[in-house]
Amino acid sequence: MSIITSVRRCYHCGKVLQDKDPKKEGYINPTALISSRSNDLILCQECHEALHQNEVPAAADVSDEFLSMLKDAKKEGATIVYLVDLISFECSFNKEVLDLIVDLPVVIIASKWDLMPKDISVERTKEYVAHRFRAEGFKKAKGTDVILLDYNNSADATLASGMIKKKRNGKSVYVIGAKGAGKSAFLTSFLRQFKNTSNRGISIGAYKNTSLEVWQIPLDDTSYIYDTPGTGVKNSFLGKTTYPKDILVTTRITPRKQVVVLNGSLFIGGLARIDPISLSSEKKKTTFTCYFAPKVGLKSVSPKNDMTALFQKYIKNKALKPCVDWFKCQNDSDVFDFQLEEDGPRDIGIAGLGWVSFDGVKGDIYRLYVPKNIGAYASRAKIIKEKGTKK
Ligand SMILES: Nc1nc2c(ncn2[C@@H]2O[C@H](COP(=O)(O)OP(=O)(O)OP(=O)(O)O)[C@@H](O)[C@H]2O)c(=O)[nH]1
Ligand SMILES: [Mg+2]
Repeated sequence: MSIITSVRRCYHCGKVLQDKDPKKEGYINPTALISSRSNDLILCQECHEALHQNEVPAAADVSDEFLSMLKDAKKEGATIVYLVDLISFECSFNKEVLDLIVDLPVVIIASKWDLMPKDISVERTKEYVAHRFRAEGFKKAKGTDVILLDYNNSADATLASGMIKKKRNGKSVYVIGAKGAGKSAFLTSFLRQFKNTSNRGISIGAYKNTSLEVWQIPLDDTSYIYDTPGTGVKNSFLGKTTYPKDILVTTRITPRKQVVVLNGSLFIGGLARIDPISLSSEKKKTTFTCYFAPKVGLKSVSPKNDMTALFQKYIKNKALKPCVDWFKCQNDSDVFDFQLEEDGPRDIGIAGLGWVSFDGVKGDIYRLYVPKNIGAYASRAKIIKEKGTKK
């Protein structure tokens, strides 16, 4: 006689579950296995990750080594130069980073000003950047802490250098920000005006006790300015190993208008989709001003019975470009509803891709589909047009 028991398997892929080796098939965390009842339908870790949809937009990642470097900065009372890329920075914040720098003097540099549309207000843009920092919990950010930087304009770099000098009080300076934000480009402009008055040279190498590669530029005999490696952009299109180069904004962005009716959809390439699903205005439509790279195809679609099938057809036929091979169907997406909490100009944006701006009405709901693990946000509008105010 033998005792026969059924072997527990993954409900999705059917592999036999095991809790010993995460590198082997059918792995499941031991606590998840123990806490499940014998008749529960359970998934192996691989299927769980593949099928799981995020309940809140994916957040930016940061390494422990980076945090340990910031702990040194905190201990020293160093000044932080926080670089953000004006085109897409809203999803790049990390709470652990902000918590570590909250008591330090901070200069905020918003790069790629030259890529923003013409005729927008300098002061409003600075206030918007500060507002985004405050919204992330960095409460003390003010518009006057922000410098808008076009890396071709030496006056911008001079302004930034002056502000750093004023704030740093003889202490070191850490230039931080997401990968590709423009830290090294800023440091290059900074170096053009830099005179080394110390008896030490500029060096590139690992930051103490870490594998982080930093540029170390002596500001005097006891302090440095560090160009640090960018924080993670796993939650951005730009953090994916394969993303289409056509999404990159490399020339001044030109806004495009698209009118979308209630329950219709704005298809953004084969990459994302935004549907107004509840509108209180009598017009029952929204005019989106769209800020994306020029080769990102946009299409306003009127309501159809099966919008999911239609979007999938567009993706499959590559009817709108660009597309990516890791976003093939609705199951590959995270879906979020943004219900507006106030009236006025609002934005909905997608990490690394761009944003749409529209006149918001309190209570209206917009549904956003993005590839799984790509960050998204809703905010007050980044750009409010004012004539003749470009600096
Ligand atoms: N048009 C424009 N491009 C910029 C500006 N600043 C940076 N860039 C470009 O943005 C890209 C990334 O800039 P980097 O300075 O390498 O960014 P980083 O923050 O040092 O990136 P990591 O070292 O990877 O973290 C480069 O192609 C730069 O030429 C700017 O003000 N305007
Ligand atoms: Mg760099």
